[in-house]
Amino acid sequence: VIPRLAAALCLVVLVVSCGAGQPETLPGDVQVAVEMKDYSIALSVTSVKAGVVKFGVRNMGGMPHQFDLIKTDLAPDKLPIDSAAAKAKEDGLVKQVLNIGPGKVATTSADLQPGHYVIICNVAGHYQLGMRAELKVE
Ligand SMILES: [Cu+2]
Repeated sequence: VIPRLAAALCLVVLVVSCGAGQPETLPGDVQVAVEMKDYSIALSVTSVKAGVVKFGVRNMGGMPHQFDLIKTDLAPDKLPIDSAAAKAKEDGLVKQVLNIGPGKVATTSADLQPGHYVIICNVAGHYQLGMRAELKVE
């Protein structure tokens, strides 16, 4: 009886953990896929055409992240830091999605002018750890 019970319990644990760990998928009409990990950001494209752009953010990491789209001429790793908050300064912020949980997907759209943009996660410390990427709008 005991081995059978143990096997049944294992099965329950397996099903629960598989269900919770299944990441959401991006909708098909996303123009810029933004894949976040602890601690990196990868974009599916390096440039897009000006106009309304749909972003799909997928958090493949193990903790919540956020999406900050900033219009700036600075390089992705050269944003000024607010050292008290351990965050990048958000001058030029165009769009923000807070608190995207692990395995979750968030979509957002922005009407973008041509120029240079940087996408970061501005949870304290995450920008400094490497959560930044560059996007050109033409
Ligand atoms: Cu983050």
